[in-house]
Amino acid sequence: MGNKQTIFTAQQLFYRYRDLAPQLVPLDYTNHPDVKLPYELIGSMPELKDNPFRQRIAEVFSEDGEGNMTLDDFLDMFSVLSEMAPRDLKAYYAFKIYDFNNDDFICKSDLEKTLNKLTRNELTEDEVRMVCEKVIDEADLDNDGRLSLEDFQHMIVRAPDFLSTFHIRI
Ligand SMILES: [Ca+2]
Ligand SMILES: [Ca+2]
Repeated sequence: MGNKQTIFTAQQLFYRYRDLAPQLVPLDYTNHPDVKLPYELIGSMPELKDNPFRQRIAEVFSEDGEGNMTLDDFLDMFSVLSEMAPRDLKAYYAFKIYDFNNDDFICKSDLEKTLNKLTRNELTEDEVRMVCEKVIDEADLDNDGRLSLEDFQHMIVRAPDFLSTFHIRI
């Protein structure tokens, strides 16, 4: 861990992107070529391949919602995942990533999926259910049984582990 920080420049990131598929990505972007790299290439990058949320991360940052990324999508993803990104920005995207069914709320089933991934399926079903109930119980400020972005922002102040998978280190 340590405190090594990674600051990517746009140029470094461009070459990271291009190196994934040099045959698809032109060197010259002045005419805004319509290029997307397929999710299979993005999800197998060393920075993502061990992340249990890699598919959701790619989906959320990709314009097509399916994980296929343009250069802009790729730059956005790295700047949010970088350790330099402000916590509120990370929280905003973490919320979107955990909202598996894209309805702008984290409901119980979203949270169960999230916990299973965060703990890499090490909890039993009962344990997951208990933790979910406890999290919703404590974080659901308006008592509608699900977490809005605002509920979630309050929650992560007390449970920063929910942001821990959204840092990229090299
Ligand atoms: Ca949801
Ligand atoms: Ca709520």
